[in-house]
Amino acid sequence: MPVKAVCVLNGEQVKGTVYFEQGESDEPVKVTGEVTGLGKGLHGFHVHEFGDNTNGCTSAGPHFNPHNKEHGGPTDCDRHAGDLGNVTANDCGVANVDICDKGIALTGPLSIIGRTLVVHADPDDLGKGGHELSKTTGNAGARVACGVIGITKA
Ligand SMILES: [Cu+2]
Ligand SMILES: [Zn+2]
Repeated sequence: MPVKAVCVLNGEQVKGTVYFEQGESDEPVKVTGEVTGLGKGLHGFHVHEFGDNTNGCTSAGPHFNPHNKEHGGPTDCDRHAGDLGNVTANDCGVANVDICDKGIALTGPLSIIGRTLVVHADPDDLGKGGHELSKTTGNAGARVACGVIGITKA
């Protein structure tokens, strides 16, 4: 049974809607949608552990990391499950999201349902920036928008 989910991203200036779709439990998850209000360029894009926005995006906690790994890029073996890399905003501040990812799922232990999707102010260095934060957050800076991922009609 395919599973579908959606996340409405909300920040002061940054807004967006991101859709998730998974055909079978062993298939990659398709992530599509649009984020607006960004600065031009790359922005870290992650699933964080908690679906808790009581204190804004901060209470979403760290990157979703059920395997206790280091931060990395989406194609790395050593990555957090929630490491979706970057989205790229154009001159108008719009990022079209089109990701196919094998690290997350919509059912089972890797499920991201009920967790928080976060867009960051800065690029995610994918663990390779040599900064003290590279191996935990990719040094992606402030959380400029976030939203909880919820199940939608399939
Ligand atoms: Cu993040
Ligand atoms: Zn990470």
